Amino acid sequence: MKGRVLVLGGDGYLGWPTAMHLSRRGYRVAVVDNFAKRNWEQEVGVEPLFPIPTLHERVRAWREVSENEIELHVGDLTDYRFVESIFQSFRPDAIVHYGEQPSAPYSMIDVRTAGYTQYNNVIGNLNVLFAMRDLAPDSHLVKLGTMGEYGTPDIDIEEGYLTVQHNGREHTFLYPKTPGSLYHLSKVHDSHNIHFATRIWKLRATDLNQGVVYGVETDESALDDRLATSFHYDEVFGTALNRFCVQAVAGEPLTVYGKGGQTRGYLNIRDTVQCVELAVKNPADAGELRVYNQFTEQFSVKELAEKVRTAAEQLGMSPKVINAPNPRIELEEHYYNAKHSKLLDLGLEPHYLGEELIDSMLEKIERYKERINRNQLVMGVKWSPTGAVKAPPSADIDPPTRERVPVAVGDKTPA
Ligand code: USQ
Repeated sequence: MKGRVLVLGGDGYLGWPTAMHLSRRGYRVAVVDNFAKRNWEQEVGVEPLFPIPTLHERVRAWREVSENEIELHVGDLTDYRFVESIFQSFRPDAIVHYGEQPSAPYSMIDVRTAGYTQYNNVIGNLNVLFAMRDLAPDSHLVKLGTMGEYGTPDIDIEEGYLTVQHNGREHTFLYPKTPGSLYHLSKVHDSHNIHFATRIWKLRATDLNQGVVYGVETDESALDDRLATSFHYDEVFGTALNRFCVQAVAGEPLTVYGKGGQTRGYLNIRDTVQCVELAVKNPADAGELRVYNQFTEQFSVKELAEKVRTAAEQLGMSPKVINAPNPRIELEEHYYNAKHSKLLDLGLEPHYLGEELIDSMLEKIERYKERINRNQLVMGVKWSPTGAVKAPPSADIDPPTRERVPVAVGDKTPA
């Protein structure tokens, strides 16, 4: 047995594949989840593309398929008593923390979803830090942060830290953050709290600033349909490339927001599980916060959509790429150069985004085409209700192809 790893958020798009990956490689794994994601799905009215059995059923299926056990704990990370009880019973060597609200659009719906996102993410993470301090001071936190914490500054993005010379003196700070949503901002708060905990309590932590993840499966999820991961294509939980592939299969336009020069780091879901394993294998020292920029390639959304268009055309589809009005407030043309060498130095072997890979995504999505709900593709979450979201010059803009369905949450009725 290599060690005991607690995977927080083990029911999610990345948490479940990570749990299986580590379990198959000889780690003793326990997953924790409160099924909040399944509630948010119901709240905004969306469903993952592939049918996802309950986590209890997935754990049973994993035992049957792999002959490995994954322990399951159900509870809420914002409840300290619960977190304490898991640390006492499981005694983790490493904690892989995915257990947060992961959607930028969800955090921007209204004050309730924004407040929920920040409370849920920041307090859950803080509870984990306290449990480590008091119950597992030698354990290693592997925390999923995001490249979006940095935003799109007009200088190179370093891997975690920036050395500043000022008035003849020099100091190294956590790299300054200018995130573009209240979700991304929640992860900035987490990073600062983790930095504090490593400095003051001498905890060990690695912050994985992950780019946008794409992909439909990992080696483990492909073993059996019951082990499928929770793949979203809707406007709230779906991410760029995954959405473009589903749009192509559905015969809907690929929605590049605005001018499409928004550039981000991207990685395959198979590389996410590889990176997390590398981080677990190489724990930070006591008092150290390691920061890795976890992505393998950078693309603009326009480039991504064109890649999907080309691959889809080869398969006989005829997708159209449109410049849809941007519901977000973000730079649509900007400098972007983010360093990302530390995980490669540890041995990461990237799966780059080639046509073959997009083909395999399109083919798998095609098998589930009947489950695609077109109403989920454009849902009308805006960064500002006041019309501050400006459409780019009309000449290169196609009108949205379908009316946006306003998202209603909590006790609000649709506008
Ligand atoms: N975009 C489009 N068309 C679409 C959807 C998105 O042009 O149909 C654009 C967005 O405007 C944005 C870029 O694509 O400029 C990326 O958006 P996204 O929805 O793929 O990803 P994002 O909201 O940034 O968040 C996702 C995950 C989040 C993770 C983050 C990594 O949901 O959990 O932290 O990717 S990163 O983007 O590096 O911050």
